[in-house]
Amino acid sequence: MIYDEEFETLPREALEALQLKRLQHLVERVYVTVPFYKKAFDEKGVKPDNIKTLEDIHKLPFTTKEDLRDNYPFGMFATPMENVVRIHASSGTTGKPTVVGYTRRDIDTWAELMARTLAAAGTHKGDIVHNAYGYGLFTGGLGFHYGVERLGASVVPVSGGNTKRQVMLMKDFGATVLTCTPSYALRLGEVAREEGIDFRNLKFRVGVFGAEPWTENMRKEIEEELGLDAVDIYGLSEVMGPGVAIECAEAKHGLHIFEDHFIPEIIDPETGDPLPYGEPGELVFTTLTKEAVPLIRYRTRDLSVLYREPCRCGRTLVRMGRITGRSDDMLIIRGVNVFPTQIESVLMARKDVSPYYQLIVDRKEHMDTLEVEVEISEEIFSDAVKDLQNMERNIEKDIKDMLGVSCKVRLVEPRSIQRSEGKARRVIDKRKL
Ligand code: DLL
Repeated sequence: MIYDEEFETLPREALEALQLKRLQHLVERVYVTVPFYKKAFDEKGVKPDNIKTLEDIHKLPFTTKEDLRDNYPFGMFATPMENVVRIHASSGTTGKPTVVGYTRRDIDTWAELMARTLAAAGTHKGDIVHNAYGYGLFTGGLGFHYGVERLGASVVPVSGGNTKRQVMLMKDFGATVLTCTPSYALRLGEVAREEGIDFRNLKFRVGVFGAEPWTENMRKEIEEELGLDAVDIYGLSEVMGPGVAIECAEAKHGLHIFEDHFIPEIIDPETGDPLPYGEPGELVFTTLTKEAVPLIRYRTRDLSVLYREPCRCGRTLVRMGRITGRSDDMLIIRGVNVFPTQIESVLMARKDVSPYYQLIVDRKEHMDTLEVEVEISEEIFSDAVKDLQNMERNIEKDIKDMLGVSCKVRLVEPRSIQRSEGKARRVIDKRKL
Protein backbone atom coordinates (compact mmCIF):
# COMPACT_ATOMS: atom_id res chain seq x y z
CA MET A 1 0.00 0.00 0.00
CA ILE A 2 1.18 3.53 -0.71
CA TYR A 3 0.93 5.64 2.45
CA ASP A 4 1.65 9.03 0.90
CA GLU A 5 0.26 8.87 -2.62
CA GLU A 6 1.34 12.42 -3.44
CA PHE A 7 5.01 12.29 -2.47
CA GLU A 8 5.75 8.64 -3.25
CA THR A 9 4.50 8.92 -6.83
CA LEU A 10 5.58 12.45 -7.77
CA PRO A 11 6.51 12.78 -11.45
CA ARG A 12 10.34 13.01 -11.68
CA GLU A 13 10.26 16.60 -12.82
CA ALA A 14 8.21 17.76 -9.85
CA LEU A 15 10.34 15.67 -7.49
CA GLU A 16 13.56 17.15 -8.82
CA ALA A 17 12.20 20.68 -8.58
CA LEU A 18 11.30 20.01 -4.94
CA GLN A 19 14.74 18.52 -4.26
CA LEU A 20 16.51 21.53 -5.75
CA LYS A 21 14.47 23.98 -3.71
CA ARG A 22 15.16 22.03 -0.53
CA LEU A 23 18.84 21.61 -1.36
CA GLN A 24 19.31 25.34 -1.92
CA HIS A 25 17.60 26.11 1.35
CA LEU A 26 19.75 23.48 3.12
CA VAL A 27 23.11 24.78 1.90
CA GLU A 28 22.21 28.32 2.88
CA ARG A 29 21.24 27.15 6.33
CA VAL A 30 24.24 24.94 7.12
CA TYR A 31 26.64 27.59 5.79
CA VAL A 32 25.56 30.01 8.49
CA THR A 33 24.71 27.65 11.33
CA VAL A 34 27.41 24.95 11.28
CA PRO A 35 31.01 26.25 11.43
CA PHE A 36 32.24 22.90 10.11
CA TYR A 37 30.28 23.43 6.88
CA LYS A 38 31.31 27.07 6.48
CA LYS A 39 34.93 25.96 6.61
CA ALA A 40 34.41 22.91 4.34
CA PHE A 41 32.54 25.03 1.74
CA ASP A 42 35.20 27.75 1.84
CA GLU A 43 38.00 25.22 1.44
CA LYS A 44 36.28 23.84 -1.68
CA GLY A 45 35.64 27.36 -2.93
CA VAL A 46 31.89 26.86 -3.09
CA LYS A 47 29.23 29.29 -1.92
CA PRO A 48 25.57 28.44 -1.24
CA ASP A 49 24.44 30.43 -4.28
CA ASN A 50 26.61 28.28 -6.58
CA ILE A 51 23.96 25.58 -6.28
CA LYS A 52 21.79 26.33 -9.32
CA THR A 53 20.93 22.78 -10.45
CA LEU A 54 20.80 19.36 -8.79
CA GLU A 55 24.01 18.43 -10.63
CA ASP A 56 25.77 21.16 -8.67
CA ILE A 57 25.58 18.92 -5.61
CA HIS A 58 28.86 17.42 -6.86
CA LYS A 59 30.56 20.72 -6.06
CA LEU A 60 29.79 20.28 -2.37
CA PRO A 61 32.21 18.67 0.12
CA PHE A 62 31.60 15.22 1.60
CA THR A 63 30.86 14.59 5.27
CA THR A 64 32.38 11.51 6.96
CA LYS A 65 31.97 9.65 10.24
CA GLU A 66 35.34 11.14 11.27
CA ASP A 67 33.89 14.63 10.81
CA LEU A 68 31.09 13.72 13.22
CA ARG A 69 33.63 12.35 15.66
CA ASP A 70 35.81 15.46 15.42
CA ASN A 71 32.75 17.54 16.29
CA TYR A 72 31.65 15.28 19.13
CA PRO A 73 29.18 15.56 20.73
CA PHE A 74 27.05 18.43 19.40
CA GLY A 75 29.35 20.38 17.03
CA MET A 76 27.42 19.38 13.90
CA PHE A 77 24.07 20.54 15.29
CA ALA A 78 22.46 23.25 13.16
CA THR A 79 19.96 24.28 15.80
CA PRO A 80 20.22 25.47 19.41
CA MET A 81 20.03 22.64 21.96
CA GLU A 82 16.73 24.00 23.26
CA ASN A 83 15.08 22.83 20.01
CA VAL A 84 16.46 19.31 20.29
CA VAL A 85 13.98 16.84 21.77
CA ARG A 86 15.83 13.54 21.25
CA ILE A 87 19.42 12.30 21.05
CA HIS A 88 20.56 8.95 19.61
CA ALA A 89 24.03 7.57 19.01
CA SER A 90 25.77 4.81 17.10
CA SER A 91 29.26 3.35 17.07
CA GLY A 92 32.13 5.58 16.09
CA THR A 93 35.42 4.26 14.83
CA THR A 94 37.07 4.74 18.22
CA GLY A 95 35.83 5.01 21.78
CA LYS A 96 33.38 7.86 21.16
CA PRO A 97 29.99 7.25 19.56
CA THR A 98 28.49 9.21 16.67
CA VAL A 99 25.81 11.49 18.08
CA VAL A 100 22.63 12.59 16.30
CA GLY A 101 19.86 14.91 17.48
CA TYR A 102 16.26 15.46 16.42
CA THR A 103 13.96 18.45 16.67
CA ARG A 104 10.25 17.92 17.19
CA ARG A 105 9.76 18.25 13.44
CA ASP A 106 12.57 15.74 12.75
CA ILE A 107 10.80 13.19 14.96
CA ASP A 108 7.58 13.93 13.10
CA THR A 109 9.23 13.44 9.68
CA TRP A 110 10.85 10.22 10.89
CA ALA A 111 7.51 8.83 12.12
CA GLU A 112 5.95 9.78 8.79
CA LEU A 113 8.69 8.05 6.77
CA MET A 114 8.51 4.97 8.99
CA ALA A 115 4.75 4.86 8.43
CA ARG A 116 5.43 4.96 4.67
CA THR A 117 7.98 2.20 5.14
CA LEU A 118 5.69 -0.09 7.09
CA ALA A 119 2.84 0.45 4.62
CA ALA A 120 5.14 -0.33 1.68
CA ALA A 121 6.11 -3.59 3.39
CA GLY A 122 2.44 -4.57 3.67
CA THR A 123 1.53 -3.42 7.18
CA HIS A 124 -1.74 -1.64 7.96
CA LYS A 125 -4.06 -0.46 10.69
CA GLY A 126 -5.23 -3.42 12.72
CA ASP A 127 -1.86 -5.16 12.60
CA ILE A 128 -0.04 -6.07 15.81
CA VAL A 129 3.65 -5.35 15.37
CA HIS A 130 6.08 -7.30 17.53
CA ASN A 131 9.01 -4.88 17.58
CA ALA A 132 12.16 -6.72 18.66
CA TYR A 133 14.62 -4.05 17.51
CA GLY A 134 16.61 -2.74 20.47
CA TYR A 135 15.21 0.29 22.31
CA GLY A 136 17.78 2.79 23.55
CA LEU A 137 20.50 4.83 21.88
CA PHE A 138 20.10 2.58 18.82
CA THR A 139 17.58 4.09 16.39
CA GLY A 140 15.93 0.76 15.50
CA GLY A 141 13.49 0.31 18.39
CA LEU A 142 12.13 3.84 18.72
CA GLY A 143 12.20 4.48 14.96
CA PHE A 144 9.83 1.57 14.34
CA HIS A 145 7.82 2.37 17.44
CA TYR A 146 6.82 5.86 16.28
CA GLY A 147 6.18 4.63 12.73
CA VAL A 148 3.77 1.90 13.83
CA GLU A 149 1.86 4.35 16.00
CA ARG A 150 1.72 6.88 13.14
CA LEU A 151 0.34 4.21 10.84
CA GLY A 152 -2.30 3.40 13.43
CA ALA A 153 -1.28 -0.23 14.00
CA SER A 154 -0.45 -1.61 17.48
CA VAL A 155 3.15 -1.78 18.57
CA VAL A 156 4.50 -4.27 21.13
CA PRO A 157 7.72 -2.60 22.34
CA VAL A 158 9.41 -5.82 23.34
CA SER A 159 13.01 -4.79 22.37
CA GLY A 160 15.77 -7.43 22.10
CA GLY A 161 16.63 -10.39 24.32
CA ASN A 162 14.78 -12.88 26.49
CA THR A 163 13.87 -14.89 23.43
CA LYS A 164 11.67 -17.51 25.11
CA ARG A 165 9.45 -14.81 26.57
CA GLN A 166 9.25 -13.15 23.17
CA VAL A 167 7.96 -16.38 21.65
CA MET A 168 5.30 -16.65 24.33
CA LEU A 169 4.18 -13.04 23.80
CA MET A 170 4.03 -13.22 20.02
CA LYS A 171 1.88 -16.32 20.23
CA ASP A 172 -0.43 -15.03 22.97
CA PHE A 173 -0.87 -11.56 21.42
CA GLY A 174 -1.34 -12.95 17.93
CA ALA A 175 1.20 -10.56 16.38
CA THR A 176 0.92 -10.23 12.60
CA VAL A 177 4.12 -8.26 11.81
CA LEU A 178 7.62 -9.02 13.05
CA THR A 179 10.31 -6.33 13.11
CA CYS A 180 13.89 -7.25 14.07
CA THR A 181 17.24 -8.05 12.49
CA PRO A 182 17.12 -10.94 9.99
CA SER A 183 19.46 -13.05 12.13
CA TYR A 184 17.27 -12.56 15.20
CA ALA A 185 14.22 -13.58 13.15
CA LEU A 186 15.86 -16.95 12.48
CA ARG A 187 16.81 -17.25 16.14
CA LEU A 188 13.18 -16.62 17.15
CA GLY A 189 12.11 -19.39 14.78
CA GLU A 190 14.58 -21.76 16.34
CA VAL A 191 13.58 -21.01 19.93
CA ALA A 192 9.91 -21.35 18.98
CA ARG A 193 10.66 -24.84 17.64
CA GLU A 194 12.44 -25.74 20.88
CA GLU A 195 9.31 -24.63 22.71
CA GLY A 196 7.22 -26.94 20.54
CA ILE A 197 5.71 -24.08 18.51
CA ASP A 198 5.67 -24.08 14.72
CA PHE A 199 6.27 -20.47 13.76
CA ARG A 200 4.35 -20.98 10.53
CA ASN A 201 1.20 -21.59 12.54
CA LEU A 202 1.47 -18.20 14.27
CA LYS A 203 -0.39 -15.23 12.80
CA PHE A 204 2.64 -13.52 11.24
CA ARG A 205 2.15 -12.24 7.71
CA VAL A 206 5.02 -9.77 7.23
CA GLY A 207 8.57 -9.29 8.57
CA VAL A 208 10.49 -6.02 8.19
CA PHE A 209 14.16 -6.90 8.54
CA GLY A 210 17.31 -4.79 8.37
CA ALA A 211 20.12 -3.11 10.35
CA GLU A 212 22.61 -5.73 9.14
CA PRO A 213 23.55 -7.32 5.81
CA TRP A 214 21.59 -10.33 4.60
CA THR A 215 21.09 -12.17 1.34
CA GLU A 216 18.40 -13.55 -0.99
CA ASN A 217 19.19 -17.01 0.37
CA MET A 218 18.57 -15.84 3.89
CA ARG A 219 15.29 -14.30 2.76
CA LYS A 220 14.22 -17.67 1.36
CA GLU A 221 15.21 -19.44 4.56
CA ILE A 222 13.34 -16.92 6.75
CA GLU A 223 10.22 -17.03 4.59
CA GLU A 224 10.17 -20.83 4.68
CA GLU A 225 10.97 -21.23 8.37
CA LEU A 226 8.72 -18.45 9.64
CA GLY A 227 5.95 -18.50 7.05
CA LEU A 228 5.88 -14.75 6.38
CA ASP A 229 6.78 -12.23 3.69
CA ALA A 230 10.30 -10.92 4.48
CA VAL A 231 11.02 -7.34 3.41
CA ASP A 232 14.35 -5.48 3.51
CA ILE A 233 14.59 -2.09 5.24
CA TYR A 234 17.64 0.18 5.19
CA GLY A 235 18.72 3.16 7.21
CA LEU A 236 21.49 4.59 9.33
CA SER A 237 21.48 6.77 12.41
CA GLU A 238 23.48 9.58 10.89
CA VAL A 239 20.94 10.07 8.09
CA MET A 240 17.86 9.48 10.32
CA GLY A 241 17.66 5.84 11.44
CA PRO A 242 15.53 3.12 9.86
CA GLY A 243 13.23 4.33 7.09
CA VAL A 244 15.65 5.84 4.57
CA ALA A 245 14.70 3.10 2.07
CA ILE A 246 12.34 0.13 1.89
CA GLU A 247 11.43 -2.66 -0.46
CA CYS A 248 7.83 -2.66 -1.61
CA ALA A 249 5.82 -5.81 -0.97
CA GLU A 250 4.66 -5.82 -4.61
CA ALA A 251 8.08 -6.26 -6.22
CA LYS A 252 10.53 -7.01 -3.39
CA HIS A 253 13.19 -5.94 -5.82
CA GLY A 254 15.35 -3.03 -4.70
CA LEU A 255 14.65 -0.54 -1.90
CA HIS A 256 12.81 2.70 -2.69
CA ILE A 257 14.65 5.72 -1.30
CA PHE A 258 12.48 8.55 0.02
CA GLU A 259 13.98 11.09 -2.32
CA ASP A 260 11.78 13.96 -1.22
CA HIS A 261 13.85 13.84 2.01
CA PHE A 262 17.21 12.40 0.91
CA ILE A 263 19.31 12.80 -2.22
CA PRO A 264 21.23 9.59 -2.87
CA GLU A 265 24.41 9.33 -4.93
CA ILE A 266 26.75 6.47 -5.76
CA ILE A 267 30.44 7.33 -5.80
CA ASP A 268 33.67 5.51 -6.45
CA PRO A 269 34.94 4.86 -2.89
CA GLU A 270 38.56 5.34 -3.97
CA THR A 271 38.32 8.57 -5.95
CA GLY A 272 35.06 10.05 -4.66
CA ASP A 273 33.87 10.56 -8.26
CA PRO A 274 30.12 10.27 -8.85
CA LEU A 275 29.07 7.13 -10.75
CA PRO A 276 26.10 6.80 -13.11
CA TYR A 277 22.91 4.84 -12.34
CA GLY A 278 23.47 1.10 -12.55
CA GLU A 279 27.10 1.18 -11.46
CA PRO A 280 28.01 -0.25 -8.04
CA GLY A 281 29.84 1.93 -5.55
CA GLU A 282 29.50 3.69 -2.19
CA LEU A 283 26.18 5.22 -1.18
CA VAL A 284 26.18 8.89 -0.24
CA PHE A 285 23.21 10.79 1.18
CA THR A 286 22.30 14.44 1.55
CA THR A 287 19.46 15.05 3.99
CA LEU A 288 17.00 17.60 2.62
CA THR A 289 14.65 18.23 5.53
CA LYS A 290 16.51 17.40 8.73
CA GLU A 291 16.62 20.34 11.13
CA ALA A 292 18.89 19.31 14.01
CA VAL A 293 21.75 17.55 12.20
CA PRO A 294 21.47 18.06 8.44
CA LEU A 295 24.23 16.30 6.49
CA ILE A 296 25.73 17.21 3.15
CA ARG A 297 26.93 14.26 1.02
CA TYR A 298 27.38 11.87 3.93
CA ARG A 299 29.61 8.92 3.00
CA THR A 300 27.84 5.83 4.35
CA ARG A 301 30.65 3.36 3.40
CA ASP A 302 27.84 1.01 2.36
CA LEU A 303 28.22 -0.51 -1.10
CA SER A 304 25.16 -0.62 -3.33
CA VAL A 305 23.82 0.46 -6.71
CA LEU A 306 21.02 2.86 -7.76
CA TYR A 307 18.50 2.29 -10.51
CA ARG A 308 15.72 4.38 -11.92
CA GLU A 309 13.63 1.92 -13.90
CA PRO A 310 9.98 2.32 -12.92
CA CYS A 311 8.63 -0.16 -10.38
CA ARG A 312 5.37 -1.99 -10.73
CA CYS A 313 4.21 -0.69 -7.33
CA GLY A 314 3.74 2.76 -8.89
CA ARG A 315 6.32 4.58 -6.79
CA THR A 316 8.49 6.93 -8.85
CA LEU A 317 11.29 6.84 -6.29
CA VAL A 318 14.76 5.59 -7.19
CA ARG A 319 15.68 2.15 -5.90
CA MET A 320 18.91 0.98 -4.30
CA GLY A 321 20.10 -2.62 -4.49
CA ARG A 322 20.71 -4.75 -1.42
CA ILE A 323 23.81 -3.64 0.48
CA THR A 324 26.60 -5.90 -0.74
CA GLY A 325 29.35 -4.86 1.65
CA ARG A 326 31.25 -1.93 3.13
CA SER A 327 34.16 0.15 1.93
CA ASP A 328 35.57 0.16 5.47
CA ASP A 329 36.04 -2.60 8.03
CA MET A 330 32.91 -2.07 10.17
CA LEU A 331 31.37 -5.35 11.36
CA ILE A 332 27.79 -5.82 12.51
CA ILE A 333 27.64 -8.33 15.37
CA ARG A 334 24.14 -9.19 16.50
CA GLY A 335 23.00 -5.82 15.23
CA VAL A 336 25.74 -3.88 17.02
CA ASN A 337 28.16 -1.97 14.79
CA VAL A 338 31.73 -2.76 15.74
CA PHE A 339 34.95 -1.34 14.36
CA PRO A 340 38.10 -3.43 14.93
CA THR A 341 39.80 -0.20 16.05
CA GLN A 342 37.37 0.05 18.98
CA ILE A 343 38.41 -3.39 20.23
CA GLU A 344 42.02 -2.45 19.64
CA SER A 345 41.69 0.59 21.87
CA VAL A 346 40.21 -1.55 24.66
CA LEU A 347 43.14 -3.97 24.36
CA MET A 348 45.75 -1.22 24.12
CA ALA A 349 44.52 0.35 27.33
CA ARG A 350 45.83 -2.74 29.14
CA LYS A 351 49.41 -3.46 30.08
CA ASP A 352 49.11 -7.24 30.10
CA VAL A 353 48.44 -7.91 26.41
CA SER A 354 50.48 -7.33 23.25
CA PRO A 355 49.29 -5.37 20.20
CA TYR A 356 48.70 -8.60 18.26
CA TYR A 357 45.11 -9.68 18.03
CA GLN A 358 42.65 -11.24 15.68
CA LEU A 359 38.85 -11.16 15.55
CA ILE A 360 37.03 -14.31 14.51
CA VAL A 361 33.42 -13.76 13.56
CA ASP A 362 31.07 -16.65 12.97
CA ARG A 363 27.40 -17.52 13.09
CA LYS A 364 26.23 -20.36 15.31
CA GLU A 365 22.58 -21.26 15.76
CA HIS A 366 21.71 -18.14 13.77
CA MET A 367 23.54 -15.91 16.25
CA ASP A 368 26.72 -14.03 15.44
CA THR A 369 29.69 -14.92 17.59
CA LEU A 370 32.79 -12.84 18.12
CA GLU A 371 36.02 -14.32 19.38
CA VAL A 372 38.95 -12.06 20.20
CA GLU A 373 42.31 -13.78 20.12
CA VAL A 374 45.00 -11.71 21.74
CA GLU A 375 48.58 -12.43 22.65
CA ILE A 376 49.52 -11.90 26.26
CA SER A 377 52.69 -9.94 26.78
CA GLU A 378 56.00 -11.74 27.30
CA GLU A 379 56.34 -10.51 30.89
CA ILE A 380 52.98 -11.81 31.97
CA PHE A 381 53.56 -15.07 30.14
CA SER A 382 56.88 -15.78 31.81
CA ASP A 383 55.39 -14.69 35.09
CA ALA A 384 53.74 -18.12 35.19
CA VAL A 385 50.44 -18.72 33.54
CA LYS A 386 48.47 -17.55 36.51
CA ASP A 387 44.98 -16.36 36.38
CA LEU A 388 44.66 -16.39 32.61
CA GLN A 389 40.99 -17.10 32.80
CA ASN A 390 40.44 -14.16 35.07
CA MET A 391 42.23 -11.96 32.62
CA GLU A 392 40.08 -13.25 29.76
CA ARG A 393 36.88 -12.51 31.69
CA ASN A 394 38.22 -9.06 32.50
CA ILE A 395 38.89 -8.19 28.88
CA GLU A 396 35.49 -9.56 27.87
CA LYS A 397 33.93 -7.24 30.40
CA ASP A 398 35.94 -4.23 29.17
CA ILE A 399 34.79 -4.88 25.60
CA LYS A 400 31.18 -5.38 26.67
CA ASP A 401 31.28 -2.15 28.69
CA MET A 402 32.80 -0.09 25.88
CA LEU A 403 31.05 -1.54 22.84
CA GLY A 404 27.92 -3.18 24.19
CA VAL A 405 28.71 -6.47 22.48
CA SER A 406 29.53 -9.76 24.19
CA CYS A 407 32.45 -11.78 22.94
CA LYS A 408 34.76 -14.58 23.95
CA VAL A 409 38.37 -13.64 24.62
CA ARG A 410 41.10 -16.23 24.16
CA LEU A 411 44.59 -15.38 25.32
CA VAL A 412 47.24 -16.99 23.20
CA GLU A 413 51.00 -17.39 23.60
CA PRO A 414 53.30 -14.58 22.57
CA ARG A 415 54.19 -14.73 18.86
CA SER A 416 51.43 -17.20 17.98
CA ILE A 417 49.30 -14.83 15.89
CA GLN A 418 50.53 -14.70 12.34
CA ARG A 419 52.53 -11.54 11.56
CA SER A 420 51.60 -9.80 8.37
CA GLU A 421 53.97 -8.36 5.86
CA GLY A 422 51.63 -5.68 4.73
CA LYS A 423 48.20 -4.76 6.01
CA ALA A 424 47.38 -6.81 9.10
CA ARG A 425 44.48 -9.16 8.57
CA ARG A 426 42.63 -8.52 11.79
CA VAL A 427 39.26 -10.02 10.97
CA ILE A 428 38.32 -13.51 9.88
CA ASP A 429 34.62 -13.48 9.02
CA LYS A 430 33.32 -17.01 8.60
CA ARG A 431 29.65 -16.00 8.31
CA LYS A 432 28.29 -17.17 5.00
CA LEU A 433 26.49 -14.10 3.77
O1 DLL B 1 20.95 0.02 11.75
C1 DLL B 1 19.21 1.68 11.47
C2 DLL B 1 18.23 0.60 11.19
C3 DLL B 1 17.49 0.07 12.22
C4 DLL B 1 18.03 0.16 9.89
C5 DLL B 1 16.56 -0.92 11.96
C6 DLL B 1 17.09 -0.82 9.61
C7 DLL B 1 16.37 -1.36 10.65
P1 DLL B 1 22.97 2.12 12.53
O2 DLL B 1 23.06 1.38 13.80
O3 DLL B 1 23.51 3.50 12.45
O4 DLL B 1 21.48 2.24 12.06
O5 DLL B 1 23.69 1.22 11.43
C8 DLL B 1 23.70 1.61 10.09
O6 DLL B 1 23.75 -0.71 9.34
O7 DLL B 1 25.34 1.85 7.44
C9 DLL B 1 24.57 -0.47 7.16
O8 DLL B 1 25.95 -0.82 7.17
C10 DLL B 1 23.83 -1.39 8.10
N1 DLL B 1 22.47 -1.65 7.61
C11 DLL B 1 21.32 -1.06 7.97
N2 DLL B 1 20.27 -1.61 7.28
C12 DLL B 1 20.80 -2.55 6.45
C13 DLL B 1 20.27 -3.45 5.49
C14 DLL B 1 20.61 1.20 11.76
N3 DLL B 1 18.96 -3.52 5.22
C15 DLL B 1 24.41 0.57 9.25
N4 DLL B 1 21.14 -4.25 4.82
C16 DLL B 1 24.37 0.90 7.78
C17 DLL B 1 22.46 -4.20 5.07
C18 DLL B 1 22.20 -2.56 6.65
N5 DLL B 1 23.02 -3.39 5.97
